[in-house]
Amino acid sequence: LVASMEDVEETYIMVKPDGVQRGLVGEMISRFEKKGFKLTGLKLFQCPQELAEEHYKDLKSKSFFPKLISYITSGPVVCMAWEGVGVVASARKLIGATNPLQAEPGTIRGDLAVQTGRNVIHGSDSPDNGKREIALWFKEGEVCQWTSAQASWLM
Ligand code: FUP
Repeated sequence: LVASMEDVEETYIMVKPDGVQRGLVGEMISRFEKKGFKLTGLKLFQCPQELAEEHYKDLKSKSFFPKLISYITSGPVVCMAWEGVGVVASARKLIGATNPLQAEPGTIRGDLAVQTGRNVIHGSDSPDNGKREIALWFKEGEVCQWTSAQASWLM
């Protein structure tokens, strides 16, 4: 193996309500699968207001916060936990810039979205936040550890 187990990280990825409504869930899951990351948690979920506020607590003082909370709670989201070497930063690259008009073509937001307030997907911005957000969105037993037969080809 080229990478060591110490390099394995976990990240919280979430298809936002517009991604679900537009039928883009499979397309987004596919990009992380094809890259070679391992899916360890997956559920469709209607997010309560308090959870949305906790998830985005660092943005509480921003003027767009109320709109952000009503967007995230407007319909079901798809919650995912992904594991892999360098998965936190790599997922952010696959997702692209916050403003989809500035996101590079080839990225999820660059290819599939137009507005910052409808940017179809979330990804944790650090390994610590990856752990925090997975613990926030998933209950005990909802995240599965499993061995991928592909791992030795990808790491
Ligand atoms: P990101 O990590 O790319 O999701 O971006 P941020 O954590 O900075 O922002 C979280 C969410 O807040 C974005 F996905 C969309 C929303 N947002 C706005 O609606 N307006 C802004 O100016 C910035 C962010």
